[in-house]
Amino acid sequence: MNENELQKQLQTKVKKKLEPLFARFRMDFGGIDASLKWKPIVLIIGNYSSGKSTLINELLGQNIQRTGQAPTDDSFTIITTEVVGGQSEIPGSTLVNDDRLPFAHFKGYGEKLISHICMKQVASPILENMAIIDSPGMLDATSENDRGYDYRQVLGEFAKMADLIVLMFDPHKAGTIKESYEVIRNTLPEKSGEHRLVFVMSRIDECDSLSDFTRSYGTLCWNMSQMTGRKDIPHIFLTYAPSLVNTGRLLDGWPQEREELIEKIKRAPSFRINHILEDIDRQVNELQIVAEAVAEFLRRAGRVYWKYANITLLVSVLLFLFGDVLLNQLLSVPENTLINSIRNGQFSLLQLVVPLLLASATILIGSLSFRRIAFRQMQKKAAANGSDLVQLESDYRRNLWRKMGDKARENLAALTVADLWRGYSRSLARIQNFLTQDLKKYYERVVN
Ligand SMILES: Nc1nc2c(ncn2[C@@H]2O[C@H](COP(=O)(O)OP(=O)(O)O)[C@@H](O)[C@H]2O)c(=O)[nH]1
Ligand SMILES: [Mg+2]
Repeated sequence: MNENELQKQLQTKVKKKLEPLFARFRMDFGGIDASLKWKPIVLIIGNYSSGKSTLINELLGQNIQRTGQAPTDDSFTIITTEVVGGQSEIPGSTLVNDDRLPFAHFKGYGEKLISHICMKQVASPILENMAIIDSPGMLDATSENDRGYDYRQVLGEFAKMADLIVLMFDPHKAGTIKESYEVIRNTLPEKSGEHRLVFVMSRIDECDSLSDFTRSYGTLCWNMSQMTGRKDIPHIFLTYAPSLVNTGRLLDGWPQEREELIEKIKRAPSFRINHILEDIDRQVNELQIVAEAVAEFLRRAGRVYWKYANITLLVSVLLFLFGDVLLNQLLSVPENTLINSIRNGQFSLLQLVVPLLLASATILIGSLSFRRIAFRQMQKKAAANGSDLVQLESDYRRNLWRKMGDKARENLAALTVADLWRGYSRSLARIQNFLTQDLKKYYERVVN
């Protein structure tokens, strides 16, 4: 099966399975994100003059992007084959208003950003299957404030859409890269997404000697372990711009390194299905934590319910059998009690009236006090916070709860006593099953 078919099949299957579950918890199954319905995207980020635009021009085989030592280009440029028609360069204000394109949500970031987004329509073989996005380099914090829009957040938005994110460092300044990395890391799905990120050390030809190169590479590795918090260093691709380099200065193996990077970029469309799975994974995890809170609340409320039910039942049986004896002693009515009438063989149905009244009054009071008092109080408490209903053992779970807590509380506040019997724990089990079985199966299918 080819990727497109697999993707379609997955979409229908997942929709059928998940949509009712999302609806049950008052959540919108966004389905496969709008952005994932557009073409695969490669996002190039890194500090300014790390060689982003130069690399893009070489991939395209044309001089499309301006290059230079100073931070000249401060726009997000989406480079694609013709999609809109008309002129070759299209301003952001048009892009965010075009339903065929996945950029509408950037409207929310304001005019300033929109004037810093544009699309260039270019004919190039590499663009047949993907769009490439060039980005303005990250600046230091003070200059960041002058941009007029939240650069980090916007970068995060683009990263979410991208199937491959190429993070470029040049040997001169590896410093600002930490910030770009953090933005990306916070945006991608926690448990996965790492493979969507490619680290590249560029402009390696500017290292004068092997020892110079080794020093830069070492610094870079050190910086990277600092920022990823891991001891193992991810693969770092190496590259240079052949057009700018006197080939005599290249070390053995460098052309192959560069070739590997280009291959990786060309394969970006094949990561798309993985990206879709991750997107579903993220959404279902969000659903799961909401469902957990609701199911746990109902489990606790259910326990209280059974306590009330048992006590009520006991009291009503006792009152049925002996309530009239008590009344008889206190008020001398009824004259003949149920037990006596049975003993004397004078039982008539009339004797049941008082015991039945007593028993049903007890049941009524028991049921009302659970519904009106116990359940409501528990619900009020849960809907005010609810964090004790879910396990928050990791940063991942805490972040998830921070994001979904409001949704969970909205659900909790809307529950009624009848929901105790409406199979919420089965819904939760279905969600968990989807994450542990179905999704795993799909991932395996993609790998094979
Ligand atoms: N020697 C050399 N210079 C490069 C290389 N890549 C880019 N440059 C130069 O570095 C400067 C910044 O490149 P540019 O692509 O504009 O960086 P951007 O700001 O990341 O887009 C330009 O003057 C390029 O000519 C390279 O691999 N080797
Ligand atoms: Mg540039």
